[in-house]
Amino acid sequence: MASADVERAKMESTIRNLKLSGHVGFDSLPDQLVNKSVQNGFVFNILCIGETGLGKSTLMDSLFNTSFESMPSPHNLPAVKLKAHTYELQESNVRLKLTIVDTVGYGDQINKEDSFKAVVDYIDAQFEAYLQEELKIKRSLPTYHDSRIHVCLYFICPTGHGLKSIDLVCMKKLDTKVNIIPIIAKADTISKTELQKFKTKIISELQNNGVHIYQFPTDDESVTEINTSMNAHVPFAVVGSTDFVRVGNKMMRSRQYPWGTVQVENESHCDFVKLREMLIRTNMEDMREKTHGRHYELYRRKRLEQMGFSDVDSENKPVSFQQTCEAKRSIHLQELQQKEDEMRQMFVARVKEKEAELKEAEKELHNKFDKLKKDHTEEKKKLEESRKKLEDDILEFNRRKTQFAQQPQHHTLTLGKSKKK
Ligand SMILES: Nc1nc2c(ncn2[C@@H]2O[C@H](COP(=O)(O)OP(=O)(O)O)[C@@H](O)[C@H]2O)c(=O)[nH]1
Ligand SMILES: [Mg+2]
Repeated sequence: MASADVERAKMESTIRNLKLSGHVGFDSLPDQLVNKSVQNGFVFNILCIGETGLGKSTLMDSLFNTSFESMPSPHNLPAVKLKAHTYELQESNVRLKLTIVDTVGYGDQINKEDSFKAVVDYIDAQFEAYLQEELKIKRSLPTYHDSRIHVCLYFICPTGHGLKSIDLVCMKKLDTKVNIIPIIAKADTISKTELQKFKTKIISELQNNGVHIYQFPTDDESVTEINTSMNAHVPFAVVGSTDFVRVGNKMMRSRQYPWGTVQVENESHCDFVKLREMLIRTNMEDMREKTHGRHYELYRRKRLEQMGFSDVDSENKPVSFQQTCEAKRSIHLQELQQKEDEMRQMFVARVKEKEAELKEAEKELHNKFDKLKKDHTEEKKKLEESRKKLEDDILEFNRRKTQFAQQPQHHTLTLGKSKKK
């Protein structure tokens, strides 16, 4: 027995059963719960996946008996886009905030490889938004608009030939993220015998490919019988319509053909009523619960593990959130310290490098200066010499000038004569 089970068994053995001697009143707890839930209203989010023109919008109108006024989408979109519309519906005193998400352009591209990616991303984004709200210090979950997808209606083309590869790939990608209910669209276009074979083929293909579709829960006694029988009817073959035809004195949602009328709500014509019963009237709360308790839980666990959190350490010993945080913090601080040291070392190395460069430049300058100085001295010396020579010449000149001035006139002539010679 696991240690938690042992603990629980111990606790239970110490709890005593007591009888009340009078009415206390906590038997009103279920009523309190109901009142509170009714007051808060309910949220339900449906994702419709299926090729353009398969009757998704028409089926939504038929299911909720209203007109959501959706626009038909074109077939030429370059990629799949998810569009969500939220509506407030009210039935007696119960308010339902319903979001219908449509896969616009699904299956319209030549390369269908990435068709499912937009859907996966959308579902994850809703989980992530909820997780971020949950992780906030100041949470406002009671007023938070929960946009997580509670059910995915997968519309199968009524070809009679089994599933297309895009159907299998997409459902396989989604089966751990959302409750999938496959439905055969436009079931009025397929004959009764073909339909039964088609259903069997679809179920066997899903099983062979390990695709887990949503099973209506059978553990609650009040719904065990109906849910067990309904599980055997999946995939539901549905017909939708926005037209009404008078049957007796009642206007019935129907599709009229030259050979007859298909009534949407006639159980011998199609499985529409079964789908509505299962989706809205019996299992809506179970889908909301499974979304939170199973699919979201799985997403949350993976994300927290990705962030480095775990319930046990490397030696399989329990470790608390706080311990993980502190360990992470110390690792982070160590890393910071290491980075700081590295940066400091780098800085010192850079400074040394720069210093060496500067020294080299200084040396070069010194050499240049010395050379210039030498050149300058030589130049000066040369100049000095020429000055000295010039001065000598001047002296000589002056001396001769004086000498000449002191000589008598004839000497000049003689000199002139001698010069002529
Ligand atoms: N035969 C048949 N046609 C349908 C059914 N549901 C819708 N349609 C028609 O299919 C066309 C596309 O329907 P729509 O709901 O706009 O498809 P969406 O693109 O998947 O939303 C419309 O002309 C509808 O009248 C159905 O159950 N059977
Ligand atoms: Mg549509």
